[in-house]
Amino acid sequence: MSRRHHHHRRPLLATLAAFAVLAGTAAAAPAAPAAPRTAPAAATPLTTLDDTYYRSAIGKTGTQLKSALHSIISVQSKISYSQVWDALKTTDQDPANSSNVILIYSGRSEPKSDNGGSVGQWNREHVWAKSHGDFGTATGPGTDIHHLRPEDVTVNSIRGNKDFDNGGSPVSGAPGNYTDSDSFEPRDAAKGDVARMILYMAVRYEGDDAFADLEPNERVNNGSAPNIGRLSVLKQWSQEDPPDTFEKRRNDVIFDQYQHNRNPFIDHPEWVESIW
Ligand SMILES: [Ca+2]
Ligand SMILES: [Ca+2]
Ligand SMILES: [Ca+2]
Repeated sequence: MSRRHHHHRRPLLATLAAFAVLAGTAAAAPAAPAAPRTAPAAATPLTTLDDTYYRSAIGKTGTQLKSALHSIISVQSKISYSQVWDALKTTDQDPANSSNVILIYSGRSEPKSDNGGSVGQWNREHVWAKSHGDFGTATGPGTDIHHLRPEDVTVNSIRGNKDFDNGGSPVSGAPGNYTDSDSFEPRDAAKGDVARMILYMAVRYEGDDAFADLEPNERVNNGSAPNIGRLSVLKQWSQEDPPDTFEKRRNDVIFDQYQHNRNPFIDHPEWVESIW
């Protein structure tokens, strides 16, 4: 497919090395007073997270890693579906215009105040479609802002509850997105975000908290089954579109200000391949 030509991979080892240098510098300096949690402070370095938040997961692989991450990220605060509106206005704020949010599929910058259910407004897209496992909008997976994003009302309706896969016809109002009868392909810049949100949900929800055990699979047309496909395509998307500043900031804001849990695949994209 010639339209997808962003197959370069960010040199992960170089990124990790940069974090290590930063962490080493910080460790050698006298302890600074902790920044207030609400301040837009620099993100916690990855090596610090590995020594603290992810400590029980480090060194594990496969199902043991998934189990350790499930225990870690299940410790969280929860918000109501009505509180999701305001949370998204913070997590998805346009870096170039603090009055706006960025719509995940359309890529458009829209006034925060233009949220609602009418044509032309933005609403709350469940990237893990809420019918897949039938969790609705009760406080839980349906209000977990790690997979909720602002989207144009009409485009959100076009995505509906389709599984994710490559292919289809262009989506009106959302350049670079494609859809057919059984699947949806987001624009290139959203592909990795979508993959990491789906895989977060799979690790967070394991059927032990009154909600379904969510898992990715290789199918489309999953209907109301607690599954989203196609896993092989999501893994490819995660590789092609590594976490950028917007996605990492979003993870930090959710951790610092709302749910106090993290999406491990934004911090450690290589854990996708370790688990799946
Ligand atoms: Ca399809
Ligand atoms: Ca992205
Ligand atoms: Ca699961």
